[in-house]
Amino acid sequence: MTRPTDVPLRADLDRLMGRLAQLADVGRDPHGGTTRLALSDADRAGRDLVVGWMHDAGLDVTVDEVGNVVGIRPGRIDGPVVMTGSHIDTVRRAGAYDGNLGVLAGIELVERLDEERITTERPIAVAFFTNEEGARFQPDMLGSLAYVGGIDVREALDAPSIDGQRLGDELARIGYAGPHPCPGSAPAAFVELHIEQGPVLERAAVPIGVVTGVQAISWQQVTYTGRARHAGTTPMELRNDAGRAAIDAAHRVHEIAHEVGAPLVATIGSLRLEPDLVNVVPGRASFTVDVRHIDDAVLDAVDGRIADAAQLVAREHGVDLDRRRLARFAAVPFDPRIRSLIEDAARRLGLATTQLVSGAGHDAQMLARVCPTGMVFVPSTGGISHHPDEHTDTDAIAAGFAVLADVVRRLAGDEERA
Ligand code: HGY
Ligand code: MN
Ligand code: MN
Repeated sequence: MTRPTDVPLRADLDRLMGRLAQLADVGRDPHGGTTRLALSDADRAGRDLVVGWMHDAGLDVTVDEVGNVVGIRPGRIDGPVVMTGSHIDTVRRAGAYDGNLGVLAGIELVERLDEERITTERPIAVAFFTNEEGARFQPDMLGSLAYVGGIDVREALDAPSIDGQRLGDELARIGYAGPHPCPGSAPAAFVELHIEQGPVLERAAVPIGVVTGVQAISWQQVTYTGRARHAGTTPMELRNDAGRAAIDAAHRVHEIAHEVGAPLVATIGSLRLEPDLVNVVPGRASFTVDVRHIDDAVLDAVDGRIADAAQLVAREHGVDLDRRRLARFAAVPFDPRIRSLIEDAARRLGLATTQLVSGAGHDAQMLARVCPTGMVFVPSTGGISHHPDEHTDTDAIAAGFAVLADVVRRLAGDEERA
């Protein structure tokens, strides 16, 4: 007698790719790509669309205090769910796949199980978490961090946005301040399908990435305050030029990164000068620093060197320095058993795999705090992500879905066909 799990479950690719395209149209950016910053009107529209698909799939949908959305398909027994999912908030001018693929693949999995009249022992949940990107509110993965109890809900709700709003107010404004308590119930396991967002799988010509873990991440905001002055009349030696200090300090960050070398990555993603005019010496300047490394000790040492350099620059330019921690998450290993399930699934499906550390942060790194967790990567064309040109081939998505489905079904256990 063949057990249902012996027969691979394939996605309805027209439905899955159609929904990815439809969701990518929500928040179309006039400069290209899609912009659905967390808790924006575009995010609300994306949430409403995906929640509608969750209801259509027969899921019992709940919204928690920080706006995390979880849809549950009952199992034959009650108890901890086998959860899959990701995020649907985006950076500015994003592509169509980052986060969205993991959420829509989860809904597709539920619909395919229903269509095949397959029941599982454990319930299966599909989730999307609030503010994974950390683009509008920091830290990143804020929703999943709250879901696992890694940040107090009140602190999460008070998180300030880069545009002067409070997370809790924005949540209420878009109608996603849910009644469900946070932290949420710990799943039995969590498996996330995600695009790699880098060049490794494509270079290796391998369709499936078995993610070993996520590298350590450090985000901070560096702000210099000097004195705004006339650009034409103020002699150089009389200036307290905050803009020059910021540019010098940002240059030092890149010099430090060059000295430390790969695999360290460092990014000055945002740089703001005030009053931001051609003929005024900047009185205030602020920039963000994103540094990541697989080794926490190296990252701590780099953070220390950046702090020293920022102080030195402040003294050289006679300006005041303020540094604000935006995020610091240690490197996270994923569960060996989940990794083996992913390897085994790919092998049964005749798909080659390679193991790799995730360069990007993911909700899975938070769920790993409370349950066995793993990730399945599919290749990113040209290694491009956080850009309108982000792309993953349909056959790669089909392969990733088949692996995800196999792993989730085995974790949910003891299938029966009605
Ligand atoms: O920044 C990251 O790694 C993720 O996209 N939030
Ligand atoms: Mn993502
Ligand atoms: Mn992202």
